Amino acid sequence: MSWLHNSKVQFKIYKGPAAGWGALLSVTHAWLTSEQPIKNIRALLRTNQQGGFDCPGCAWGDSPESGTVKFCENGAKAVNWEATSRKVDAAFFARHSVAQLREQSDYWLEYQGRLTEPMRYDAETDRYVPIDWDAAFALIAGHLQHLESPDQAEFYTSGRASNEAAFLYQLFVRAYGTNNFPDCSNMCHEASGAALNASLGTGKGTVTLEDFQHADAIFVLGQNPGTNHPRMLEPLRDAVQRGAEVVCFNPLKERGLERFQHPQKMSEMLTNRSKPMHTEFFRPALGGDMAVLRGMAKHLLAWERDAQRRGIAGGMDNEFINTQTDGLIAYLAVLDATPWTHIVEQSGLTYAQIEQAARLYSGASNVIFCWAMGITQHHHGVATIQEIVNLQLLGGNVGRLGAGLCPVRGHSNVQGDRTMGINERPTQQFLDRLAETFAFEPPRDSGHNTVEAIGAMLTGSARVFVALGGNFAQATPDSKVTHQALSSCDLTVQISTKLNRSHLMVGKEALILPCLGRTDIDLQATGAQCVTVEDSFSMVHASFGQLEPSSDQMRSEPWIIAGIAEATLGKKPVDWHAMRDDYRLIREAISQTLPGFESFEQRLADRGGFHLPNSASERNWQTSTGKAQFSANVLPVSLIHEKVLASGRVHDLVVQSLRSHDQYNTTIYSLNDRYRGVSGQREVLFVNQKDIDRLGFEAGQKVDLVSLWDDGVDRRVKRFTLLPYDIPQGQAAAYYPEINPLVPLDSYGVGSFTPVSKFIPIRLERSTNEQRPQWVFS
Ligand SMILES: Nc1nc2c(c(=O)[nH]1)N[C@H]1C(S)=C(S)[C@@H](COP(=O)(O)OP(=O)(O)OC[C@H]3O[C@@H](n4cnc5c(=O)[nH]c(N)nc54)[C@H](O)[C@@H]3O)O[C@H]1N2
Ligand SMILES: Nc1nc2c(c(=O)[nH]1)N[C@H]1C(S)=C(S)[C@@H](COP(=O)(O)OP(=O)(O)OC[C@H]3O[C@@H](n4cnc5c(=O)[nH]c(N)nc54)[C@H](O)[C@@H]3O)O[C@H]1N2
Ligand SMILES: [Mo]
Repeated sequence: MSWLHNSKVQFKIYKGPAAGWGALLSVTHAWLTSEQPIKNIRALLRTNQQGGFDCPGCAWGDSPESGTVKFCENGAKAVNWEATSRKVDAAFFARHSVAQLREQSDYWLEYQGRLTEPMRYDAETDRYVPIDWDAAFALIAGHLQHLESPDQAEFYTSGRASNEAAFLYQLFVRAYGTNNFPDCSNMCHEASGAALNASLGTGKGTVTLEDFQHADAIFVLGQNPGTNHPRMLEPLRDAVQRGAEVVCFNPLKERGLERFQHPQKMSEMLTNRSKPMHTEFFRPALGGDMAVLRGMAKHLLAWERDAQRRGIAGGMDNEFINTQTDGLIAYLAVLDATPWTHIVEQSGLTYAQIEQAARLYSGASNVIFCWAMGITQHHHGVATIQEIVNLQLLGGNVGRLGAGLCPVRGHSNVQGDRTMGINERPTQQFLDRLAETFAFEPPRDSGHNTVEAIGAMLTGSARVFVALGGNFAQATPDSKVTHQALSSCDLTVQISTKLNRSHLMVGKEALILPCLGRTDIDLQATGAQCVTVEDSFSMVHASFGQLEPSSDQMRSEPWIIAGIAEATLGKKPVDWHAMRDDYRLIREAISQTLPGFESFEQRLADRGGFHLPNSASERNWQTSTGKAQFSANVLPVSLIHEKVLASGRVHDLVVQSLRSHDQYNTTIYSLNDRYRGVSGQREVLFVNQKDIDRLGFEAGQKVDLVSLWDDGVDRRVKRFTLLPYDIPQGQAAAYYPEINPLVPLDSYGVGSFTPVSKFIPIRLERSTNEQRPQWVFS
């Protein structure tokens, strides 16, 4: 079967490479549908350039050389999506009640255009009505001032907020009195931060872009860069070209990890040739990576022991281990204690495949490990990342050129936001610096992360919810429960660029505060402002908006935060309006507070920005022992959670949620997913034909997905189309956020609180009112 279709869904195997002509066509389409193509082409040429703006897409970094085009297909989509001429204004809200808007899809909601004026929810008419900025700030201040405790308010952040906005926001929230900072990072790379902090004393990756040019082996785990970090394809392809190993671990043969056609290499484009993206591809079980890594380490250990017996050098870096690390003995003990049968069974790979992976590792002098959501969004995500670190420590692969750890971040400034203090569990050191610089006593207790914030809103212990960007209602798990949590608040405030479902899950009162995005010119009292961001490689650089905002009622994020702060706290602890008028004052405050930001303003002029020091990459270990730490975690006995077992039902499949090629998180650009060959629909379940047969269904049939948990709640999404796909048996995949209702709120990672979005045991049920599937196969 090469393709199948009915009136709604089409499926056709995609044979082209990643990027190349397919990407070019797609960019052109995005330009044309933005309704201001000429303006946007000009804007795109300023993407990631000196004096231009930072791409609002992913957090991959760029080399500082100028002149080359530095945006990718999905960056172009992100820019065009933000820079649309369509508007969601007062007239739009007068036409649609909130109840009516709730009936619309996420795709439709965001497609309506940019939010252009501040709006207040009027419960009587169930409509949003205009409000002026001062009245909006007074409403928020009134609510905040009347709470019994500042801990009754939740302050969410999504990862597009600039450093300036994030710093001002956390300063305001802490001066107000709480550390309740749920953020998108809680659902994203939290496990990376937790694991790396405990093991290496830094929460960030240890490599820079330059390291990719010197690596002999690059391991890419649980990541789909062809879609989510397209600018990463070039360094991977270059590595393959120069003979380095690129070793991928992914249950799905993602197109971007297979072949790549360089859109800026004329010879490749004209001859329609493409280059391979990997030298080895392993397809582990969902959640099986920790077992694979443990098996690799077990091989290294066996080879090392053998070498020592024979008096020759083995594959481990003993000098590094002896001088730089701690905890080896305990780790070797768990390696020895983990039986091969357990490893092989859990990994989904064979003993020989794991041995092959270990050989690739030990055969390389310099190794980089990259990973993303396929690793972090698991129950044992932290332990899996610590196993990556363990392996890298055995090989001495941290803190030298061409080697290291690279958690590939998501949102374009999610790493910067954490640096600025968006953290519900800030270090005491950071709080001390704040106290010293701004002469106030910040709250010292831990605040709420995303899962805890939802819990607090549900029980009524949190009453006010403020979001600096993002789409809390859709990005979070257990959608019904989250929607209920938001709706039970006294006040919900969304600072946003585009309409989404979070605006429709209103509290008793609700506000929409329309803000400028990265592409917009940000004009303040002292002139046009720039903001700064930090990429995955800890490079900080400036971003200048280029496009005229679509209304004079939109405001910058710092302007809005300063307005809320001034209305709530007056001029304490800083002159908010002065900072709003001149972002250099915010950067001055940052440079006084945060190590690494000395002479912030001056260093912004450097081409490509500046690099924040990373202690681990200098082999300075800020851990409790002062050494890099081996972690002796036990391999989970079973990946099926005890609460799933306690449901008394046996699962049919384990499903992971992932992104299509035409979405940015909850923002859906179209209903197509080019590389996976799907068009026209997102409610599909990718599943192996053998499983479809085993479970007694037919390809193309509509099914309900029901998740298993011990609390008796019916978590179900309806009428998903079964799509036969090249996926290991027993596994399935579906799109985020469509299947978020299936993730129970208390299914989260140990030590990370990250919702387990990549391992959801489900049963399939025949959808009711079902007609016979009308599929054509050929
Ligand atoms: N265009 C675009 N760019 C984006 C985003 C976007 O939505 N669109 N989102 C941004 C954000 S916030 C983030 S965090 C990143 C996300 O970037 P990714 O992590 O690449 O995103 P996902 O689509 O969640 O893909 C997860 C990948 O991991 C694989 N996987 C799932 N489970 C496992 C497992 O157990 N083991 C292994 N080895 N693999 C597994 C899946 O098959 C899939 O290929 O991208 C960022 N960039
Ligand atoms: N099941 C499942 N759930 C997941 C994931 C998964 O893989 N599976 N991934 C998780 C991950 S990795 C992440 S990062 C989260 C994402 O969670 P969020 O960051 O909360 O979600 P986004 O979809 O990125 O938010 C989109 C909205 O942000 C607003 N916006 C866009 N640009 C700007 C801006 O410049 N300023 C402001 N103020 N607003 C702006 C727009 O209104 C837009 O509608 O979702 C998580 N949820
Ligand atoms: Mo993310």
